[in-house]
Amino acid sequence: MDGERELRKVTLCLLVKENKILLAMKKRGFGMGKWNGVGGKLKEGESLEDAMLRETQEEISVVPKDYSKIGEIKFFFDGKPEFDQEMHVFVCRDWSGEPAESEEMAPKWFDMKEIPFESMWDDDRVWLPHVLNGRSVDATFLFDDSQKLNNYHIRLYQ
Ligand code: 6U4
Repeated sequence: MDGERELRKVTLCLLVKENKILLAMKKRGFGMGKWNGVGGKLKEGESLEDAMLRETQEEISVVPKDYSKIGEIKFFFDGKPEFDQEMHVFVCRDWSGEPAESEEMAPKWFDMKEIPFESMWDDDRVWLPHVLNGRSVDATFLFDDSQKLNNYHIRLYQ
């Protein structure tokens, strides 16, 4: 781990309604084939909030209206420092538009009791249930060179 280097920032937006969560199948690039929240890298000069709003609109055609940031999660990949990133997680409870498929993602509603953890990043089963219970999270996850979770540290708030 290089303490001097600034981590690449990415956003993640989780739409929730009643007992459901919207996940989207990543169709290309990093995390392809996994169910995930919606998000991506910040553009030059962009704030976290602006990036979250832009990515959500680009990837599933939805404009978040009522949302809050509920977590900061760092990922480090053994042997692949170019994958390391700092993810800023937002939960969104109101939006305009209907989630629609794009070139990058195919959205789908899941019952919160039937989240497809086996087809998600390994870290999601550690932090996502807490977030869905209304907690905020600050965590670090270390992955091995085959993208399996190796170790983690998590702090929960409230
Ligand atoms: P391109 O293809 O350059 O447009 P972009 O959408 O900007 O990509 P991308 O796909 O690299 O960015 O963003 C990665 C997305 O995956 C972000 O929303 C964060 C999310 N993500 C990365 N690692 C994750 C992990 N271990 N667990 C998780 N989400 C993760 O839940």
